[in-house]
Amino acid sequence: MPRNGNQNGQAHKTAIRTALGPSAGGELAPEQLIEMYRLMYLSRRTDDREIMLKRQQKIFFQVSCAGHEALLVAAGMAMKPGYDWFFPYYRDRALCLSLGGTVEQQLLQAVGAAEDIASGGRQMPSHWSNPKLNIVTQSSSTTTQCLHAMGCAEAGRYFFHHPEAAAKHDGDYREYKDVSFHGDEVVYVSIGEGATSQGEFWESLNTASNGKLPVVIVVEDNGYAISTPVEVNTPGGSISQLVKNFPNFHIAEVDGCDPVASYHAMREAVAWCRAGNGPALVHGHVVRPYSHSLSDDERAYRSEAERNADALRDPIARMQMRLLREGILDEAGINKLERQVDEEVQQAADVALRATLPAADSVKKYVYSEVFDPTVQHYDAESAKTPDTTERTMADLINSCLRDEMRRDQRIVVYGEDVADASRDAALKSGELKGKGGVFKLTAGLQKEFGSERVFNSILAEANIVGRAIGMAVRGLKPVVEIQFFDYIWPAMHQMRNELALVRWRSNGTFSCPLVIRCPIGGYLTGGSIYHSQSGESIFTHTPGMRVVMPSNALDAAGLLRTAIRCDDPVLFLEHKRLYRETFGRAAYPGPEYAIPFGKAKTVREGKDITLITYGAVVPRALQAAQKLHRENGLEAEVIDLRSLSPYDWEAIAESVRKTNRVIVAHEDMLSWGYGAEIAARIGDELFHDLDAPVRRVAAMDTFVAYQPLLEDVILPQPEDLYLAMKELAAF
Ligand SMILES: Cc1ncc(C[n+]2csc(CCOP(=O)(O)OP(=O)(O)O)c2C)c(N)n1
Repeated sequence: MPRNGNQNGQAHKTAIRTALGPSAGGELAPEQLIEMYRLMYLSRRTDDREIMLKRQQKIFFQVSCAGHEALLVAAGMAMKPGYDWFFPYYRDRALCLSLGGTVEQQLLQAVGAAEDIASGGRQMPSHWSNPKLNIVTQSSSTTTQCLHAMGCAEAGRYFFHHPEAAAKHDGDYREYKDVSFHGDEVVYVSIGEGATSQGEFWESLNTASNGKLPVVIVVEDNGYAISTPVEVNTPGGSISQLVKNFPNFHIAEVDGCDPVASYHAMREAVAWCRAGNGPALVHGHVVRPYSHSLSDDERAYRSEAERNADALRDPIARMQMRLLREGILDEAGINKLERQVDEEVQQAADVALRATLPAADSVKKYVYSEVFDPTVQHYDAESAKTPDTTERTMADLINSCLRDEMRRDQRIVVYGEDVADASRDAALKSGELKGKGGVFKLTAGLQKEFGSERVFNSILAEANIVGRAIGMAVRGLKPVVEIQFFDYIWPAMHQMRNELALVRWRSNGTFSCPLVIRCPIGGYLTGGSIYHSQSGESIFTHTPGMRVVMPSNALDAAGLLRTAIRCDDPVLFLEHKRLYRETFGRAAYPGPEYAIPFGKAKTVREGKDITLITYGAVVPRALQAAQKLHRENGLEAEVIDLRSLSPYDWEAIAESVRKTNRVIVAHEDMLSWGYGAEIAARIGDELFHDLDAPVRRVAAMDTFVAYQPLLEDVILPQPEDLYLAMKELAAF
């Protein structure tokens, strides 16, 4: 999203507000202080109950909120559940209770019950998710949530600026994606001090600061990341000191064991964000009295003296003393409150232990969208055919498809490294600049037509691109982002595998993040070398939850991209850069409704003697080889272009193999553990009786692609390799 703050480059003056030590009750009424204590005690007793259940082997994991309760109850009280958005981490039990979540819900998750609203028994306890409260599903990966929070805030702002984009629309993902937003909403995200070492934390500060986003980042600093003390993870030992020079940030450092001080710190931070001033970071000093988790024993790495000093700061004991000292509750009042809490926890545990467990076949649900099937033809291309008959390249047709889809659907935003025409857009508007539009120019002209709020440059950080897109898509936007080269997709891998592909499944279908990642891939470039020629599609087809497609020609690219954009699942759209501007496979633009369903292969050459299954840039090479096989050997090869790699068209493969009884699977990626291994294994398994010869594979050598063209030629499969393999197999 474009920046709307700090555009003149002046750093906002940040002030570290130190509120360590006891603070006066301030504006909080006695009932609020009692409620704070009740929630803190409720959280602690729920942890204690879980620990007991774990020891009895009635639950299977435990990680506690103990010591963090004061800060988190304060955070919950300073924010609006179901209005603001929340990306907590595993210590945030007290936050969830403070927002209106229940102990029963939490214990249902601990036993892995079918009614567990967070995940239906898929996620460990303390991995919060509650759609009604806007608590977004979380993984166990530390730090990934920071980028989701940024995307979520960006989406809220976008919908506020473009309320018409929130409208439902029949016939695509929008039908199933409810959008709600508020102009002054705030996004909460929390993290341990150890996890702030991850790059994604710093990437999120970059985005929050640049975009002046209304995000409160709460760092729960208990001094340890499992056994690693704070000074190892944080140079100088204070994260708030390190962050204070980021422009537009409000920074607060507070005793997170003091709920009142924490409440004031949180209220100020939230007010800063709600007023549109930018993001805030609240650095709360908390304690960790129960070791990292039940699998850890901190006595192995923390001295007794240190643990005793922490015990004196325990927020539960301190708050209880305060209520007594200030005469807000007497001993009888404390006892009564604690009895009620204990009863509540007991009742919740009774319900959880009686709960129905998930049916074994429920695990298959929500890997993909259950409501929008991208393998069926949804659209009538003829109804909107354009009169264009000019033969165009794959690059042209991808650009045309993006343009038409953006015209149709205002929820689409396009960003990535260098995809904008020009970030400094004044000269673009005046016509002085032509604009760039991507290193391969696939997004050229989109910013000019749709503006800088819909088409913009990301920072140079691939995890940032995908992580933010996940946050946006959860809210209902449809990001169509670009990873500049497949070779550099790896920083985003963590977000893709542990987040993007999993949001729907792990939340038991209550959250989803359909979006498109466009990514140039592949070699045959003559000089592309190691870092501009990589393949590796099978790494992603091996990730359930993601769709992977890879067109070999212009028409398929337009049709598959349209399905990708309208689809309700995350899609990795692989564009072979060697094919972008080839003469092979050019086509006239088929119009704004032309779509090709996923999982449908195309027989690009009919034949009766041998089947060659392939995709991407090997398709034109396979056709060349097939022609030679016909010319020189009189044999007819059937060439199947899979087009869609996950799902793939098993019926087309089986039909052809039953006809020819001989099959080769060919691809540009390396042979070993490559995409062909799965196809070949399945053919061997299910079509064994139809085969007259072994299943063969032709692929790249098990090495990266070298720079010298002679070496590249040897490494990547060539038409001659395909020809020889077919000739040999035909003679078997
Ligand atoms: C990306 C990633 N790496 C490693 C882990 C394993 N792990 C789980 S919690 C944790 C320590 C986190 O410490 P901190 O951020 O300080 O939070 P705390 O648990 O102390 O609240 C580690 C290393 C993980 N979950 N995710």
